[in-house]
Amino acid sequence: MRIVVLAGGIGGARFLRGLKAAAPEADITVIGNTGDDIHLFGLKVCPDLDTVMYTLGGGINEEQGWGRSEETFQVKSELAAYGVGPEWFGLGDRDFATHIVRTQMLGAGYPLSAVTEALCARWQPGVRLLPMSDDRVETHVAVDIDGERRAVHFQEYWVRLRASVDAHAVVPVGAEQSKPAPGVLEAIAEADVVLFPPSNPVVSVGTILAVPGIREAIADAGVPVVGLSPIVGNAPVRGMADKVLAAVGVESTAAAVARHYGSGLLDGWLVDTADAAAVAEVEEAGIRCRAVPLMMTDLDATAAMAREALALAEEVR
Ligand code: GDP
Ligand code: FO1
Ligand code: CA
Repeated sequence: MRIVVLAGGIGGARFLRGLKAAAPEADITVIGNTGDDIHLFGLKVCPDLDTVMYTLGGGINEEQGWGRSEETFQVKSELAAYGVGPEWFGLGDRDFATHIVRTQMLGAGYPLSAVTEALCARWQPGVRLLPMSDDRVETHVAVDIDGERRAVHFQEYWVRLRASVDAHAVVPVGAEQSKPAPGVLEAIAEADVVLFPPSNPVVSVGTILAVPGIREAIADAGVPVVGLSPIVGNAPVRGMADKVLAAVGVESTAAAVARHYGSGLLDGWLVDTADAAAVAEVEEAGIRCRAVPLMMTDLDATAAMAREALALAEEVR
């Protein structure tokens, strides 16, 4: 079975670990969000691609969910000693090597998709990891700082400001001019099922869908499209999905996120058992819905979620 998954960082990566356990024979292509990417110290950092690669490759910091395990921060403190920032973004020594290799290859003319493949040759994530695009797309968030409206990079909004100010708009800058990376549209066209993991609907899945051609390819593939809610009990399990959903005028409920994707895109939607009352509302919107446990507490629980998603896909096929 060929499965395509549109993934952000932690929510996407942890779900993929469960999916691999649930469907060990499946051929899984991951289309990763690159809207979180940022240039720091002359290096290109791709947090969501790296989170998927490290999580599936066994190099992730498990507690944190991003960055390398057994990390040290010597380079960061040396940079700080030179007064060179930003200090608010925590790049570790082991992680730095990934960004150095990536930046060196990009400088030599390789596209991000080829660089990602090269990095994955080391990590062997057991899935085909494709960036959504080889073109630069950067998510910016409009916020008010000292009474003035400003656009800041998504990482500045999330990591420096800790999403403490309201987001007024979320813009994937460059998306309109971007093209899907090589292999993305082909993977979608050849898929037997498309899954939206419990990733952020705005700054992860939403950004991938903003690359012209990807949404259309999914709708045209004629295969089941099933998503899992990142909102449980009217709040995100972690992160700032509530803030960025508000910015696009969507309530932080499992049903509202399903309606936001819409029946034109989604065939099936899983909500947590805590949100069983939302099932009727989602089905009224023309999307088949089931309430099952959706907390990725361990590999077994996550694999069970993946099996439910694949079962729902068969039901709507
Ligand atoms: P990020 O890029 O690291 O923010 O990761 P993603 O975009 O892939 O996923 C973020 C989303 O994952 C957040 O909105 C969380 O609510 C959701 N999430 C994290 N852990 C869980 C979980 O155990 N269950 C569910 N249902 N959602 C989760
Ligand atoms: N998240 C933080 O909250 N603080 C950090 O200092 C930080 C550093 C960082 C470095 C490399 C990397 O791959 C991810 C990192 N993240 C950090 C996570 C990052 O903000 C991601 O974009 C998340 O996916 C948020 O959506
Ligand atoms: Ca992210």
